[in-house]
Amino acid sequence: GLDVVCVGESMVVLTPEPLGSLRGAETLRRGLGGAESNVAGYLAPLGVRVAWAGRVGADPFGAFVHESIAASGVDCRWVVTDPEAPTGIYFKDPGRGVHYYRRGSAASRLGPPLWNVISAGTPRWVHLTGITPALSDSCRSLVETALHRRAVPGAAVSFDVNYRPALWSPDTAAPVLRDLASRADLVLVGLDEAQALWGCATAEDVRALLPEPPTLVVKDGAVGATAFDAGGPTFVPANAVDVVEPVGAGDAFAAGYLFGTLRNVPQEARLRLGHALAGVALRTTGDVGAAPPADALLAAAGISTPS
Ligand code: KDG
Repeated sequence: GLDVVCVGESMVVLTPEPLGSLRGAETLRRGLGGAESNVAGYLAPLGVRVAWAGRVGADPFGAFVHESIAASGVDCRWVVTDPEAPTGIYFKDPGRGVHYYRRGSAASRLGPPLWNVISAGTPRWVHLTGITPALSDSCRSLVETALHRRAVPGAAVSFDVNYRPALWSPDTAAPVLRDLASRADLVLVGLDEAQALWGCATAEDVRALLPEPPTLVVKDGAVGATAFDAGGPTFVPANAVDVVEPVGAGDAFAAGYLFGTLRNVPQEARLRLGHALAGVALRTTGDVGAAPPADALLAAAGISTPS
């Protein structure tokens, strides 16, 4: 069986080169974006058996997205090519935000029947984000069935809140994301997001709002991250990094943390693995950086492995 299935929209991302304002950019570099496939892209080279399930258009960008994800060693058996809708695109305006061109995209036509197919692969984990419920009604049902009805029997579900203000207002998103998060086994959320959505000022505030998930990880950027579980809170400071471009750091953190969870390392080590991979993403222009080999990553996080 599979270890992890990541489900969500992946897109082509176009970034000014050299890095600068989108308005002034004459040349754009093509890359791969998509929070869930980014997580898969970090996990596969670490030896995790991971699949990405999504939907792309029958167009050159769809082929690029599909091929790039497969090239990182991610299982793409459930990727659907939709002849009736295009692959989503987004543009980065560094320091200012992003511009999405994804309404009506192939991925916005994902829906709950996907779980019947995925269940056959008996994954241990399903990884989802709060981007998906913002994409369409059928995408929201997809995420709701995974969390309300546990549509993949036997699988734990991780949920990265990933609030995207360009997709929906905080008023609309706040109750939806809180409900979904409250039903997950593992929740990852940035303190800044929790502030924007729910008015939380501290990690403890977030735990008070979300007492249900067995594990809740609250990330406070360059400060560090706190994991709340049955043993109480565990805080690990972030590493000092010269940030090149921050998009994708949250996905890298999620991948590192999940990697540690699958290996059943102690809570503190899971957080260190998250910080170590986030550091890789912070140092790259693209959304997904190159993960170090598993042994090097474990060593960097201070985890000794028998060799
Ligand atoms: O976390 C990075 C993602 O935001 C990026 O790769 C694109 O999935 C994406 C989104 O919807 O913003």
